Order: sequence, then structure tokens, then C-alpha cells
Amino acid sequence: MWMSRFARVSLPVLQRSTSALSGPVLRAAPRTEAAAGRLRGTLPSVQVCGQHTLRSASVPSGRQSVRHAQALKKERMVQVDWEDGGHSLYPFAWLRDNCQCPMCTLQSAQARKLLMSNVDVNTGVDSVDVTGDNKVSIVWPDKHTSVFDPEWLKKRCFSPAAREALQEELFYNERHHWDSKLRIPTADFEEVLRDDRAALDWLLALRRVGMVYMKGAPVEKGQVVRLAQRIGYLRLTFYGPTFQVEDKQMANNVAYTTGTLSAHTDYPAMTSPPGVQVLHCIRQAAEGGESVMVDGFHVAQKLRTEDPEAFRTLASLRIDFTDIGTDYCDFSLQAKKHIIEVDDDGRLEKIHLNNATRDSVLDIPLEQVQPFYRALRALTDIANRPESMVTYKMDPGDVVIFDNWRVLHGRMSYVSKPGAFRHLEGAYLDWDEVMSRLRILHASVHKDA
Ligand code: OGA
Ligand code: NM2
Ligand code: ZN
Ligand code: ZN
Repeated sequence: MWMSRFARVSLPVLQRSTSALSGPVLRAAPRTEAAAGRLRGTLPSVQVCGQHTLRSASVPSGRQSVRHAQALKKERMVQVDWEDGGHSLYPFAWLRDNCQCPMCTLQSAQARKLLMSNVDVNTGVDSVDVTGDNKVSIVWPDKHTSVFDPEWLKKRCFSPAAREALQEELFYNERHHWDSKLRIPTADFEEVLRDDRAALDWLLALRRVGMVYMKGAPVEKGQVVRLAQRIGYLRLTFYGPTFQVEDKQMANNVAYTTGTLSAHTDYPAMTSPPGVQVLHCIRQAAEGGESVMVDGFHVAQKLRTEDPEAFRTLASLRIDFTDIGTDYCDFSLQAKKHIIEVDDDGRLEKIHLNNATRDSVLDIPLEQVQPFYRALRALTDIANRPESMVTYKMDPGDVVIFDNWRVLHGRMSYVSKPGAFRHLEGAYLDWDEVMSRLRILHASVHKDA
């Protein structure tokens, strides 16, 4: 066994070391420190590539006191001056739209009852006051009254720093890119199922690092379902609620052979590929079957600096993927993907790379075909560099969970022998369900802290 166990999972440590296989990765940290702070504070050498990193901003928490509130009639905003010396501005239209009173909000669902057709987006205000219990009270021209809690307001401040802080709190977009020196975050399977703090650290590491290893799962089917239920529910696909990675007769997928799988993401043939994948090793091959993991964001970033032309090609061409066959039921999937998916600001969003399901139908202009192949090869060559890859061989009872929108996974070919058939059970989840559990765990663990 090459990854040591530890009692309590806490933070992923991505540090320079000689081998990915050389030690534990999550080590204990004081309960009180915020996870993001712990990661930043302890990882000076790690490349932090957040879509929004939070160096200076932090989400206001605890009591916030209003010193003064007034309407700025010309700007159509309310200015709230805080006791700490800062101030925040809130447009009238936003305040009216977000009135928290029982007429405007269905409190049992924390959802807006107010209809847009009943909002005067050019509304003025009659008066703005600070109440005896330090809330901001607004009387609107039709005499409707809204009362806003100061913490609620401050969290929603429109300053760039406050927006950034709140977005990080909601989406955990900060990412830690890695290469072969990654020491894989590792957790104890049963502890993740049992303990909320362990589960929180597990999901935080999944989000930030993109993969977490687990040891100690029972060596029988059903464990990926238990894990999915810990989060919410799994994502059904044409390969079934869970899928069995084994050498199969008349295999309907290259994964179901003994062959090598180059580093790939699963299911680019779907419009929205599953965001998260779990693989549980039930039986391992005696010979071969080692796993390979590559940080797709890290290699895409390398491509962007080493070969910007190739990066642009893969980020701009939509490539066809296909998957046809029968499993859970019969299927005939087609989808088009940018192999490197970036947002409007050029930030990496997803990687879609699968050599087996990349279609022979190639719906790009003739003159783009050769540049496309050149670019695909350039990306693949970076992914296949030893310094990009983390490799390990799963033992029965090991589980890996990873970000299928980011991390490429593969395996070496293996030898299948009677009585020694390799068997992994897999399942997919989507990021919405994972993020939902992450937010709930974060709230409950920090309430207890
Ligand atoms: C898969 C896959 C990896 C393995 O099933 O999609 O990549 O180790 N399997 O068999
Ligand atoms: N399996 C492992 O995109 C793919 O074909 C990925 C999916 C068969 C469920 C493989
Ligand atoms: Zn109201
Ligand atoms: Zn796969």
C-alpha cells in the first residue's frame, strides 16, 4: 500500500515531493480555520488558479452594525454606512425586488413571490430609516414597507471585493493545479460516510484538487451507491445507474476490454457529460491495470503558454463525439464539444477529451482538419509527459472520485486470467448535487465549530 491512512481527513496538501505515491496528503488541521485559508496559508508553492481567488476580500460574517442609511435620490440607490467605516450601495430596484416581507417572499421556500410585472423598476422611495433593532427600513411610494437585516445586506454588497468573496463562498472556484508531484488527497471511506467534517474535507479537496482517493471500502458491489447517497443521488446514464468495468465479450465500450485507455474524460458524447466520477476497485489484475490521472486544466494551461495557436484551435473548434450501442437500453448519442472549454474571459471551464468516442464525422472546414490534428496531438503529448501524470495501482477496497470536467483518467492494459478478473464498479454524479452537499456540510460543520 503506498498511501498511508490517517485518522481524520482534513486538507489536501499539494507539495513538492519526489513521488505522488509517497505519503499522506490530507493532514490534520485545526477545526477553527477556514478551509480556504488553510489551503492558502499552507501551500505557498502551489499554483492557485481560481476563477476568483480571494486574497483580500472576505465574506462578512458575524454582527454587522448600520451607522446610518440614506436614499441617494439622483442615483436611485440607498447608501448604508457601516459601523466599521465602510459603506455599501443598493439600487432601489434591487431593494424593492428583494423585499423579504411575507407578501413578497414565500418564507417556507425562501423564494420570491413578488412578480416582476409588479415591480416598478424605476421606483423612488418615500423614506429610509434605521430601526431600533438596527435594521434598514424602507417605505416605498405605495406605502409598502421593506425591512432589511444588516448581515443579509452586507453579504450582498455590490462592491467588487464583496461580490468576489460571496461568489467564492457559493461556488468554491479556487482551483489548485497539479502535476506528477501531487500527493493525492486521501480519505478513509467509512469515515467520509460517517463524519460530516471528513465528508466536507473530502468534497472540498474534490473541488479544489479535482481528485480524492479513498481507502477502506468493503470489497463488494454497492459502495459507489453508498457514496452517491452520501452526497445526494447518482446520475443515470446509458451504461446503467452504476457500471461494471470488466473485460466483456462483444464490449460496447473500449473501457470494457483489457486494452490501454489513454487519459480521457468520460462521456463527451453527452451534451452535459457527468461532472464527477467514482471508481471502486473490487478486484485488480495481477499484471497491468495501473491507473493514470492528469490535471486537464494544468495541461491546457501549459498548452496555452507553450503553443497558443494549438490552444486557440482546441478552444474554438467544436468536435463531434458519438456513442452508439446497447446497455441499460439502446442508445445513439451525438454531441459537439470544444475540447478545451473556456468562458468569456478565457478561464478554463471544462476539458472534453476521449479518443475512443471522438467521431470520424468531423464537422469542421477542410482547411482546419490538419491544424486540428496538430493541436490535438500537442495537447495529448503534454498530457502524456511523465511530469503531467500521477500513476498508481488500485487495490481492492480503494475508491477514487474525480472531477470529470477537468481531470483526465486512464489505465494501462492488463492481463485477464481465469479466477483473476479485474473488476471496478463505477458511477457518475453531477456537480450540482456535489456542490449542494458541499454547501450544506460547510454550513453545518461551521455552525458546530
Ligand atoms: C472507464 C475507465 C479506468 C480503469 O471505465 O471509463 O476509464 O481503470 N476506467 O479501468
Ligand atoms: N463507461 C465507463 O465516454 C465514454 O465512453 C466513457 C463510459 C463505459 C461507462 C466510458
Ligand atoms: Zn414586501
Ligand atoms: Zn473513463
